[in-house]
Parts: sequence; structure tokens; C-alpha cells
Amino acid sequence: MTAAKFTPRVFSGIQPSGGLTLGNYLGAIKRFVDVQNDGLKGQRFETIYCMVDMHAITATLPDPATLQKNTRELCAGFIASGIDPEKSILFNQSRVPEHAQLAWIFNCVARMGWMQRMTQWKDKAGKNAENASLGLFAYPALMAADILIYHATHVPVGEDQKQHIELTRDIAAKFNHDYGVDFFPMTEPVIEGAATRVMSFRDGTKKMSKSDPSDASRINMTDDADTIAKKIRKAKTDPEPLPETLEGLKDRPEARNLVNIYAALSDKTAEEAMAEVAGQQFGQFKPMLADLAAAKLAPISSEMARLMQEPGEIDAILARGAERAREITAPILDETYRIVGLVR
Ligand code: AQP
Repeated sequence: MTAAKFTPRVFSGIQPSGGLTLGNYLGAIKRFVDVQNDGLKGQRFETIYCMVDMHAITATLPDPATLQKNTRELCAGFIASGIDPEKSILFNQSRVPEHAQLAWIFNCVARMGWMQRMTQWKDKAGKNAENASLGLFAYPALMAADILIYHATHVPVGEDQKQHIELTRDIAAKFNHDYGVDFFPMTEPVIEGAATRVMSFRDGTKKMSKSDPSDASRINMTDDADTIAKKIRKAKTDPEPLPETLEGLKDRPEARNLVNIYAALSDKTAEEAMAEVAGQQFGQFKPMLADLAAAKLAPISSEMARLMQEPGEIDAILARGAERAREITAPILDETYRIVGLVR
């Protein structure tokens, strides 16, 4: 089944598993804002953005007050970055029970072997898989439900989530095949832009992550200008000046990462950014990048701080978003139950 018969609809989510990083911003939120305002490739979309708080209890069980604070802070980050709760549906996952209800059905559709192949499962469970939670193992089935409970046709994500979107398509295809229906769409991942994979400042082969134990490995959206400058100054690089072309960055992951960040923050392609900074020493390039990052992030972090003073306002936005979300999810779950033979 092609996505053409479905309403053009974008869904994406972020876990409130800690403060937002520059990776989350450039790989996800900034793109969400672009799709909300400009659509994709000339097409307009309904946009649905979610704080996936049920995913945030899969790796560890966070302190309840911290989880709620992280959810509000993430919501503040979305709004401060330009997500308009009137234009987009903005809510947290646990307010919309149809996500978990569909996830249970998908747990029964997905195969153990599919889940075992997920690289994020392997990375996060590590050598201690016996002790990891069942929720962490089933994470991709809940993610598939997050997407398919909206019949979402497109999902903007960072590179790291590509395999989970492929699994979402496998689950949709198996459900459609096993029940002889054309009910769930084949959702398309949208992985575009110069910074689909922002890397750690400590190790250019690892992605920048909010749960990395080293704070120096990432820029947090709440970091002030001095902290941003210090982290960029100390970011691991090599002694060579920047090359003349992108080709010259091939075996220089740390340098490539900084050029990609520069490109994404200045809304340029990687090629355009490279042409601008070609031949520069890091002593010249890093302060320029730090100034740009501070200028772009300062208005977002100050608006986040202002919104965090108004938790009631944030909760009202999330509650209203959840109501709008349920107008879409309730009929889709009703029909899924009918197809499966469940009664609600
Ligand atoms: N380093 C990154 N570069 C580009 N995109 C990224 N994303 C995350 N890190 C990068 C994108 O952000 C979205 C939300 O991700 P998530 O929070 O749901 O989970 P994650 O990918 O596991 O992010 P983190 O920061 O690494 O969280 P933890 O540390 O809790 O696991 C996704 O679209 C993702 O691609």
C-alpha cells in the first residue's frame, strides 16, 4: 500500500530522558519546526509532536518528579524552538492511552528475532541483556505504535532511528498481510540536512547523547554562551587545518562533525559551509562556531527558562494537545480492535 491514500501526516517524538542536546535540536526539533512551517518538498502536512515519556522509563526507572520536570522542560524546548501548539499537536505520550494499547497488539505481531537485531537494543542493553527490562526490548514496538496510531505517512528523525522506522514498516506490513487488510501505511523516514548525526565532542565515532556520562561530550540546550564556547574549544579535533573540500574530511570524524554543526546552524549545506571555512585552523574556526552556536541557542534557552516558570501553562498545552491527538487515535484503535477481534 502506498502512503498516497493517507492524509499527509508527520509524527515524531523525543524522550524526556534528560536535558535536550544540540543533537536532538539539529537532528530532530529544528527539522520539526521546518516541516510545521514549510511542509516537505512542497507538500503541507499535519504535524504531531510527542514527548514520549513512556519510552523514558525503559532504560532505568527515573525519579517520578524528575521525569515530570524533564517532560515539561522538553515541551518548553519544543515551543521555544518554534513549535506552535496551535499549528502542531503537541502532547506527552502517557496522556494518550491508545499508544500503549496498539503497542500490545504490535508486541504480538513483531518477532523476537526482529527485536534482537535492533542496534539500539544491542547498544543500550550491552553485555547485560539478561538484566535489561522487557520494556527496553519492546521499545521499537511501542515506537511503531506511536507512529501508526496516527497513520503517519512521514517521520523526521536523526540517522540513528532509521532502523526503527524500517521495523515500523515491517510491523505494518505483517499486520496488513496477516489480517488481509490495507490498514496501516508504509511510513517514510525523513532523514535530511547537514546534521542528521551529530557526534560526541569527546569521540567523533559516537553520537552526541543526553545520557552520555560526560557533560563535555555534548552541548545542552540550556548551556550558556561561556559553557558552549568552552565545550567547543575543548572538543576533540586533529592538528591539521580544515581541508578545501568535504572529501578531505573523510577520515576526520571530529572535524567533519564541527563543520556539519556549523552548516546546520547557519542553514547551509555541508558543501556551502566547507567552501566558507576551507583552510581555516581550528583556532580560528572554533571561536566562530562558538559565537554562532551561542547566538542561535541563547534565545531558545532563555525562552525555555521563562516557560519553565509557568508549569501550569505547559500542562494546559499538553492536555489540550492530548485531547486533539485522541480525536485521531480513538477511531484508528477502534478499527484496529475490530480487525483483530478485540472488544473495547
Ligand atoms: N546526536 C544526534 N544527532 C542527530 N539526531 C539525534 N537525535 C538524537 N541524538 C541525535 C534525534 O533526536 C530524536 C529524539 O531522540 P530520543 O531522545 O528519543 O532518543 P535518542 O535518539 O536515544 O536520543 P539521545 O539523546 O541519545 O537520548 P538517550 O541518551 O536518552 O538515549 C530522534 O529523532 C533522534 O534521531
